[in-house]
Amino acid sequence: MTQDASTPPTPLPSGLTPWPRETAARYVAAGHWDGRTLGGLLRHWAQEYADRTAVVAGSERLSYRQLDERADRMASGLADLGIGAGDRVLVQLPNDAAFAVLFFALARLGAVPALTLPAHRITEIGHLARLSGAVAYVIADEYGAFDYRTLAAAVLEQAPELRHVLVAGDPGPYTALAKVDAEPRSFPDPDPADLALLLVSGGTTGVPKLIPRTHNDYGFNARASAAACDLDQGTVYLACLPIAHNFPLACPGMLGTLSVGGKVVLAPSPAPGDAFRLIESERVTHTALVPPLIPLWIDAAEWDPADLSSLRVLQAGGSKLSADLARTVPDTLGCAVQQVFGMAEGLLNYTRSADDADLVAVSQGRPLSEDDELRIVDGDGQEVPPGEVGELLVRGPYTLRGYYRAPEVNAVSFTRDGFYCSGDLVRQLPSGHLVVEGRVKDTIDRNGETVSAEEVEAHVAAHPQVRRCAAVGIPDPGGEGERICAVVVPVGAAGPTVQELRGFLLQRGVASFKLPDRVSTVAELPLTAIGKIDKRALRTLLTTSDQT
Ligand code: OOB
Repeated sequence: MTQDASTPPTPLPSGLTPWPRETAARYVAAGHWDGRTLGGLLRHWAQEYADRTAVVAGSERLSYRQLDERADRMASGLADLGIGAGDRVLVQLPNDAAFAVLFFALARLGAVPALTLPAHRITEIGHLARLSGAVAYVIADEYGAFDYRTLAAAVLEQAPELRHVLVAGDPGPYTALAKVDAEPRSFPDPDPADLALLLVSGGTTGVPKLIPRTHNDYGFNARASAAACDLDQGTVYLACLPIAHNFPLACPGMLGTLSVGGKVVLAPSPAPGDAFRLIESERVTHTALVPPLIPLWIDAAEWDPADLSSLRVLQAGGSKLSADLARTVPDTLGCAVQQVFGMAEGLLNYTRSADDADLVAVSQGRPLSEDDELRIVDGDGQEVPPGEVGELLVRGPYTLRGYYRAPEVNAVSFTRDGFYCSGDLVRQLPSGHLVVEGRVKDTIDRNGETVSAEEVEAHVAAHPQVRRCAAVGIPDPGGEGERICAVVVPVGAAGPTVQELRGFLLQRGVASFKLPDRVSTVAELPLTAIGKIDKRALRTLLTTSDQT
């Protein structure tokens, strides 16, 4: 589905904002878009890898052929419920075989999963149900001591278009997902250039947005990522981050691993207790974490007797990994680290196995595709000189041209020529690798000086008594602007005092207006649904507590 470059990008009836016709033709000619659907891809893999193990989850082990057949049966069952091409289905499942089967079943029908995270609650799910106009909501009975059937009751009240609640496990008053099963029959193939799935935006501010992804672009995302990360049939990928998130789903994640005939192991959680057992028993070679989890794994590896020797690559992404932490991974976890700077909106950057150790430690990788077009701009939209920090704008073969049903947001999130304005501040090294320097809006306005929270965090985190740090602006009681508060998770019982921290930063040669005015010590930083530091929650925490 394409349109002329001269016409403004109007979304298709599906909600997808298409790429201009000539651009789409270029992506097809380059081989990026191969005209296959996600359902068709599984059929192809099932022929190629037949009896090899595709998915392991709990006590279930599915070969490629079994996964293919289960997807066919569930597609027929869903069709019997009246779910068909173009219908949106809200999916909120933990990492389990049911997720994989459902994902491909929906793809076969041309129905569109809206992939929400297990940590989402009524605020997010109610909003996403209404925004997507979903006809069905698929949940687990319980997960993480939470009953999703109760949530479903609340969602049903808010979302008039919702007709079915399907439950993996004990259905209560709803329909058991296990009963959504019928003799396989074939369905017309959806258009590979049209909407295949909706991802939820990962922002830490505002309500979540829905990100349309096509069969063509998501297939490319997975396949090209698998190649950039050197996956092959011997790959055993452990998905321990929530599988509905782009990172473990397709970067290269589950889909990338399946594209090369590897084995996907779905872990119930990223807790070392769960993940380490699976690494040992399934001989896991690759996995992905958000950086805040890495110190927990390093600590646990010191005393946990699990054999982690099969692990070759730990991918770190979702938020900034410090160079120091990156450098400790090989010695502590016995594997290489790979930095991944990605976004559900599209663009992915990976450090590559051939990059030298320093580049892997200090950069967040370089773009996946030679057709990713990057611009790094100042506040006026002008490109900054090479090597300088600016906002990252991007367009390319797997980066969206518009959010789903969001004309107002789209008017400000894209340039006229289709670049997505990421809000990320980056600088580019001569090698093409990017260094993430913060968010455009994550700054502290201190007495008229704009201070980057990320920069303060990096300096504070270098203090030996600091395990983790987040810097936030708090209202300045004596003036108009803000003061800098460093929220610190200490290494031992007590972290550094504000005087000690200020002295430490001064010694590092940091300008005095960037020094923290206040230090707040916490046992853990609040995290978002995927595990990034939740600055909104932090600010609320600080305004409701007076600990200094
Ligand atoms: C991933 O996707 P989202 O959509 O949850 O979040 C995207 C945002 C980026 O715009 C950036 O602000 C931040 O998360 N981010 C990073 C980062 N990776 C993502 N910031 C610093 N360093 C990194 N390595 O988070 C995501 C999607 C696919 C693969 C990996 C991560």
